[in-house]
Amino acid sequence: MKNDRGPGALDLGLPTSLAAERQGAVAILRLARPGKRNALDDASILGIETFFTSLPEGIGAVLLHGEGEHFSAGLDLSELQERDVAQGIAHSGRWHRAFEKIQFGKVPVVAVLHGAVVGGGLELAASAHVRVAERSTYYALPEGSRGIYVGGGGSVRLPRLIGVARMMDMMLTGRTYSAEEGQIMGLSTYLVEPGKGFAKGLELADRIAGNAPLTNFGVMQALPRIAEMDPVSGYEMEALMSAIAQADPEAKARLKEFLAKRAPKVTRP
Ligand code: 1HE
Repeated sequence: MKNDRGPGALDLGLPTSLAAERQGAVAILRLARPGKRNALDDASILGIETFFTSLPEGIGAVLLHGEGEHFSAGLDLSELQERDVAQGIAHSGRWHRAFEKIQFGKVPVVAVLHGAVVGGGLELAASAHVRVAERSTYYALPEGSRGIYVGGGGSVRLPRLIGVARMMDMMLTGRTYSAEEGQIMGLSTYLVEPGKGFAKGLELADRIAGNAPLTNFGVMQALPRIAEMDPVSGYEMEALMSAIAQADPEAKARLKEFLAKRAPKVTRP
């Protein structure tokens, strides 16, 4: 899984559990603690926040992936033992803050999933904008069996992806979903063969980075909010976002290219 394409390392002062590199307009963040199955400790969560708030100029998309056999085993359970209630609330708040920087950050994020995507690992994946799953992927919320509860925004993001009933089932029964089931349910929108996720994710991230920035802004910032609005407000917000995007010189230039028959056509799948 290690990215060996030789992009420049990004020096953002991240903990050793994370590695950041740049390839053209794509910043690549790797969960790099395979010995612990990329379990997310406090340092990793703070590092994720640092990464997403320190992206250098010229980055148009992020690719997030994990090293080793699994994307992430979720919360580092070894850190849980000593916390009281107040510390638990603060801990969850740090996850919320970090993952908010992913969902509502500067640029869209493509997550490449493989192996275990469980607990907080699934919450992390749910914060991304596009998910590519290798066929080795499996999803679970083992919080129920550990006597704890999701704390990384899962209650908010996962029901919007798969529905409250499925999330309840996962938490109450410890049910595991396969990559194929996850694809049907909407946990991923791309399903690829083992070992092919990174290349597919990078291809998608490159494509996203080539979009007009205002379009990406509208998709990231306006769309999820419009989807939560009452329809009347939603139509109004959509009209505003649409007008802002189309008035941009970038849009004018792209439309001119299409009308001059120099832009690619939409292709069949
Ligand atoms: C860990 C963790 C972890 C592995 N925290 N150390 N998440 C879970 O309940 C999932 C717990 N993990 C597992 O079920 C399995 O480890 C896996 C299915 C992910 C992988 O299995 P496997 O056989 O490849 O690895 P392993 O032998 O179980 O683990 C390798 C090492 O990683 C081992 O440490 P070692 O020092 O003995 O080598 C494990 O202890 C360690 N490890 N997972 C700490 N999670 C914001 S709230 C979110 C709440 C949650 O995320 S709850 C879900 C927690």
